[in-house]
Amino acid sequence: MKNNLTEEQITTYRSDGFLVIDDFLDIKELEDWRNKVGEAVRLRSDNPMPTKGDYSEENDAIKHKKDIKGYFQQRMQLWMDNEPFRELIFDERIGKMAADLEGIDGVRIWQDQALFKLPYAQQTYWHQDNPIWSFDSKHAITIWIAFDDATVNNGCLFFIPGSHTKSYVKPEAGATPDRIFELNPELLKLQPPVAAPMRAGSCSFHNGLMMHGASANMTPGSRRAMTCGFMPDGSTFNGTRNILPESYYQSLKAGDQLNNNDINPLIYSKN
Ligand SMILES: O=C(O)CCC(=O)C(=O)O
Ligand SMILES: [Fe+2]
Repeated sequence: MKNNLTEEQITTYRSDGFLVIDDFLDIKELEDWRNKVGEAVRLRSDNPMPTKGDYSEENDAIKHKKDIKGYFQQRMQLWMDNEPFRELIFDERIGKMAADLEGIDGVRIWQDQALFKLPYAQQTYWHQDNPIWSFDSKHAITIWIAFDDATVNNGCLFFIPGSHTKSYVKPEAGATPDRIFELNPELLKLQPPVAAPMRAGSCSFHNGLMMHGASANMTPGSRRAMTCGFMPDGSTFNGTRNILPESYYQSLKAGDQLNNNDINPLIYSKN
């Protein structure tokens, strides 16, 4: 695993809001991740969230499941019910990379997800990650790992460099993909979007406020990838349910620390 970051990589990440690391996993590691993530997805059947979990129908992942058809095979929180997957993602080296890129002391898992963009699937609409989640932070960060070559033809990520400084207005449900630019014309003043094609085994990190999306899959194969969103240790609840288990969500009030290791495990801490 290419887990050592140079000063230059950290500087690039902080100014652009994202960083691609070519060949992050070596060939053997790639094989191992691909097999274990593939098996975790297979065992999950068609359930987006852990089946033993305490999730209401209002849970974002469950509510949106039918909308995901034509986009993704999406399976979240695989760490919660799959031991081999948990061992992969509870990797202090990845946690340290996330913390060092953001200049923070510790990170917790917010959500993992296998995202297999299905054959002929639509584009992934432009969005920011953190404004959907149950905490607000300028230092949330997501790793995205390619298990197939991700190309402009099958759904590689696109980023708007420098867009990671604020939370933008979200389009209404059902809006077209260009709507976010009408609502937020300042996005048009930034650099145009850049594609981030990656060989299988490569990864990217992006800031939780980075404006990003992915191209459509115009090919007959799946574009397999996974992501994991990390929450800075010390983050507090903002009142949003998102993917929180129901009884935990009901027990929280805005401002409470999200520090329950059974739900948001601390995978790296400097101290
Ligand atoms: O894989 C995709 O198409 C989207 C991924 C994404 O939005 C993310 O990792 O935050
Ligand atoms: Fe995203």
